Amino acid sequence: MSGRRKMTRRELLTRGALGAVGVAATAKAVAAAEELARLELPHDPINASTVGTVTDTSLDPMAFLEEFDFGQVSTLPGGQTLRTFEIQAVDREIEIAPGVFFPAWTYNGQVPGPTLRATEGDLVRVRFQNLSPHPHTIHFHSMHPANMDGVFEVVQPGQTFLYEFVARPFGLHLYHCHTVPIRKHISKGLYGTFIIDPKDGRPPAHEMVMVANGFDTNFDGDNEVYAVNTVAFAYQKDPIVIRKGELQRIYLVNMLEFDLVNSLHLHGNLFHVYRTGTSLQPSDYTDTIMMCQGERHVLEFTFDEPGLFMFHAHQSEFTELGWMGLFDVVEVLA
Ligand SMILES: [Cu+2]
Repeated sequence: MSGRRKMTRRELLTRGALGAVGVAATAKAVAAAEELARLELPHDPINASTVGTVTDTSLDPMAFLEEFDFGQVSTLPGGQTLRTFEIQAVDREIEIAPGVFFPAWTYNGQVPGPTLRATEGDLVRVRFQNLSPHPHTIHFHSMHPANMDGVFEVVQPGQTFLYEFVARPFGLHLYHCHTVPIRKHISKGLYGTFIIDPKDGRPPAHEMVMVANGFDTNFDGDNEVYAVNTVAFAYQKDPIVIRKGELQRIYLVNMLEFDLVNSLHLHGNLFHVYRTGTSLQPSDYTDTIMMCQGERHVLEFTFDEPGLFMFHAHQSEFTELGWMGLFDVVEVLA
């Protein structure tokens, strides 16, 4: 680079408008414009990321993506399947970006909590122990009796509560603490996914769970870090390898606090949307889906081209603060 001052975009435009500048000057201006374009291109989004790696291996986004807790399974005398889940509320520091630790309130020491999975018609029992110093509950979305709703029966530190209900209807549901102030209990990390499978299941697919979340690291009532499955840029640094031609299914849940709207946008493809997962017929075919807190969708798609494809929030601010990942579409899985 010479020491010459770079032209601003405005100066270039002005010169371009002056026809008297002549061909040579125009050529110069074009060259300068090209240089400017090169220099002023936004950073390659791949490089919009964190530096270093998360050292706390107890939160593994890649493992979490495909981890389902089917509970302890037994059959009741009438033939009904009983699934018993154990959930403990514990306070724990979690690493949400390299070197960034967040004092979380967790279900079973992880954020999001375990992905609970049952089949429609199962009897679900959740033994909830509050081992934290704060009162908490588990409020499940889906259908259940009023006293199993996890709102009025606050579970005090040291107490245990048994939630019991029949899993219905099939769909993509969620659970979260419903103790006031709720936005604090949710933003601290007390939420998870609750899948109720249809009795006859869904078509075979590679299944993934993505819980969109964020973290208020300076406690000002706004998020500084955004993600799916907690760790900022986790799937950008370590792309999710999927197979070309294989049906992909994302159970996408939005648990983001403070921000009113979140979204997912998929590059190079479109997906079928099963809103709340409560129908086996898709209601939409698109590449961007918007969600407020608590909304969730089952997304299905198949890539017919190999390569790296991005997925991210289409709120660019969230994307650049961590809510971004990549699918590495390959011909054959290694
Ligand atoms: Cu709580």
